[in-house]
Amino acid sequence: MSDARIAALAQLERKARWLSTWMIHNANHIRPNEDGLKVGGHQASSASLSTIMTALYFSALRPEDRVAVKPHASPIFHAIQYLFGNQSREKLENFRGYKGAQSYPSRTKDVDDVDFSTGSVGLGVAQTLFSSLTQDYLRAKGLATGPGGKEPEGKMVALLGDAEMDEGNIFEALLEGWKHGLRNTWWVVDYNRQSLDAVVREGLWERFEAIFRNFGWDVVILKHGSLQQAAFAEPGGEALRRWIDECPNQLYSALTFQGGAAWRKRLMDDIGDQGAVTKLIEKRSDAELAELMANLAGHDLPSLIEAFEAARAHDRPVCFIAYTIKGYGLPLAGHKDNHAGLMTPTQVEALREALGIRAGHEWEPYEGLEDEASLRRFVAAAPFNAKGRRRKTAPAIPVPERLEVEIGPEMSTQQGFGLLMHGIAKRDDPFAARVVTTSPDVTVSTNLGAWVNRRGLFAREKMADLFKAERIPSTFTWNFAPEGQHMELGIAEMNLFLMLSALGLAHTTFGERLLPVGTLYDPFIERGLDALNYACYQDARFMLAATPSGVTLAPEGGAHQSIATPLIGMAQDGLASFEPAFVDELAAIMRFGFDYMQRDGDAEPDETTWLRDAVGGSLYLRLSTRSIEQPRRKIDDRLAEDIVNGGYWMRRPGPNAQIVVAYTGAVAPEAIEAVGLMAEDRRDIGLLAITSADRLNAGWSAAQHAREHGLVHARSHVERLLDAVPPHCALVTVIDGHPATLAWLGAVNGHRTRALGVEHFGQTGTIADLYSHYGIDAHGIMRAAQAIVPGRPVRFLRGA
Ligand SMILES: Cc1ncc(C[n+]2csc(CCOP(=O)(O)OP(=O)(O)O)c2C)c(N)n1
Ligand SMILES: [Mg+2]
Repeated sequence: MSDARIAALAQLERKARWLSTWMIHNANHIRPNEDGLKVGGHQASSASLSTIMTALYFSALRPEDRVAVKPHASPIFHAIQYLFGNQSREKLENFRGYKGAQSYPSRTKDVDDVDFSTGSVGLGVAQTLFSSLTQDYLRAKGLATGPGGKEPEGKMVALLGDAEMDEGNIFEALLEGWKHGLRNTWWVVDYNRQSLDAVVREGLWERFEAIFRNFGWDVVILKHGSLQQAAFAEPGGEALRRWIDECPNQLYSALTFQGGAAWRKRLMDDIGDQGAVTKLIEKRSDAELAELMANLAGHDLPSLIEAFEAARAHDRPVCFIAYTIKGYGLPLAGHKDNHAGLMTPTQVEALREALGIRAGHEWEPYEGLEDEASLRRFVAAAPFNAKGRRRKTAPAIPVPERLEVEIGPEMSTQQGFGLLMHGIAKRDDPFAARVVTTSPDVTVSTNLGAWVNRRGLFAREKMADLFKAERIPSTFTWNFAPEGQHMELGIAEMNLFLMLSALGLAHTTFGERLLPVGTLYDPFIERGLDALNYACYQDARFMLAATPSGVTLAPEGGAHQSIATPLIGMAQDGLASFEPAFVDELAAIMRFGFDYMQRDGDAEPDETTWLRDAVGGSLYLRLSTRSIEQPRRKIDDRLAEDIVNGGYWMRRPGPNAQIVVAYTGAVAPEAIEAVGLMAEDRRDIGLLAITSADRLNAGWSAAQHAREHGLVHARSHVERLLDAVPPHCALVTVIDGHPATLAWLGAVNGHRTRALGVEHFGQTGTIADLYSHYGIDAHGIMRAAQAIVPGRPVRFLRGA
């Protein structure tokens, strides 16, 4: 790269660092602070990546590349986007404020071309790996190849802190990447040897190197910058190199913080008697010495550019371990407490003056820089941004009017799910072609087998099922091929959610729509919960089928029984959760789901349900392996709508009703039985089927909110349903899950309510044993009804 280009980059680097420093300073010291809370921002962490990000964004990256930026480097990211013209000064001035530039880069909340959100460290890193697998998946099918089929494959780039490498999900992802022949992925480790609390252990880079090489990655260690390399070539240079290589992390940080005079003293004390090196040290001023010692390769533009260019030439995954200085170029440099440290106003003033920035001109992009016109041209020509924002979209894929399924007299929702997926597998249309399934080693046990038999597993290279080839009978064909539509994962649930996150963003990352469906055992949602939350946070779109669930998986035992998941489903933003009891309900929900996943409208609530359905989102289906009697009925549009909106009357209560039983999911037979038995003694009893406590609750909240804001006629679905319940009537709710899921129903119209469910870790046993143990069997329901609205003493309650 020419000296002129390096000089231009060096100016931009200083400018980006300044803007990020100033943005944080402004938020903390200049902008009025009403609530007195520390605003924060990470000046030192941002500075640590300033050179790397300058080299990438202004030179090495291409528009097809996608980047996950270390969360606490958000300010420097926004500063670079501001220089590109993609970010407004107003939002920078409002950094960390209401509707300002976000604390951590956010795909959904920021306006400046964020590819992947970050925040919970480690997740953005792994997201790039799964995005690369997604790119391979699409390319193998001839998709996402750009105009004229000529767009090169993009690099999926993560910029990560060295302490981020402590997150276990990174290693889980590495293993998965290796299995799938990962390509085109760059992880750039900001190796400043500092975390939040402390200086990291010595020699960590050697562990990293070994790990990555083991998984088939190239490892590029960027340690000494070009100034240091030139110094090593001088007489005595070898002694200096040895000293640097042996210097403990803590000491290097401390000396960096102290500056040139401290470096000189220490170097002279340690190696000053070793001949030529004395001269090497002495011929430099304090400032030059400090510059030399800070010239680690992570702050050396020529070294970085060369390394990135070399890696562009092949498709192997690369881990760059780039030595950096936390707080580089700032007075915070190297101090072990600098993570959340803020420069003082005096320090900021001094930096401003040193950079030739006039007071009052702090935000101006080119203030204090030389040759503004040619710099502007340089920025405009940066390949990454030359065509403007790179975010893509893809049209929605039409979803069939109805998903076909043959319903037997007795079935489980899990079985129904398998059959529905099989039905999709048999279709020959764009809809079926865009469905992609994935599962963490529970493909067969969650009933995806028939789908996989027809559609095959994905791999970039064909691999036949050897059992088939050897003619050994097996129910499942395990053929891998580029046209396969199932991504088989290892057991790690974090990986499932990150895979879904990547597949579920294919329309915006790669401009091609995928309809991802993931399966796992319901209790293990908690194992991957942060990744699930992350996927929702960045608005990835997918359908999750979690099965089996609750204590209904009875003999599998307490370790596998899920109690909290219905509440997770309700509370998780971006995820509409459903728990159907019957397969015809599931069919209606899945049909809706495939459409809902693709919506992208505004967030105004719908005026009948008060749900924000136009925006769309992901889905969570809590399913069961319990085979139950299926209703013989035809679901018309009206009923389908009620099912999707969250509930319908199985048996509408009459005007004299004293009891309504509201149930969700696999306990339907118990609710039906209890109502049947109680109907012998009580008149007008009602039975309410709740298919989505989540959506009923969300609609109710929104309708109340609307009324509070003057829309007096706003009514949600649950309010309309409960209009049928007379005021004196009581509710008994029942779910195989935490009772709070449905307990709120009583608050809608002020009905007395007894909420039944499971509150304690499971026992093992038969379904009958466990339902009786937790009081969610028919007798439990009747006991609850009897206690809340005493009726005539009933035969079967005697002795209970
Ligand atoms: C999952 C998670 N745990 C904890 C944090 C809080 N946190 C933010 S940054 C950080 C330390 C980061 O150190 P490193 O990755 O080395 O970054 P750098 O030195 O570049 O600032 C911690 C603990 C977080 N954001 N996410
Ligand atoms: Mg660090």
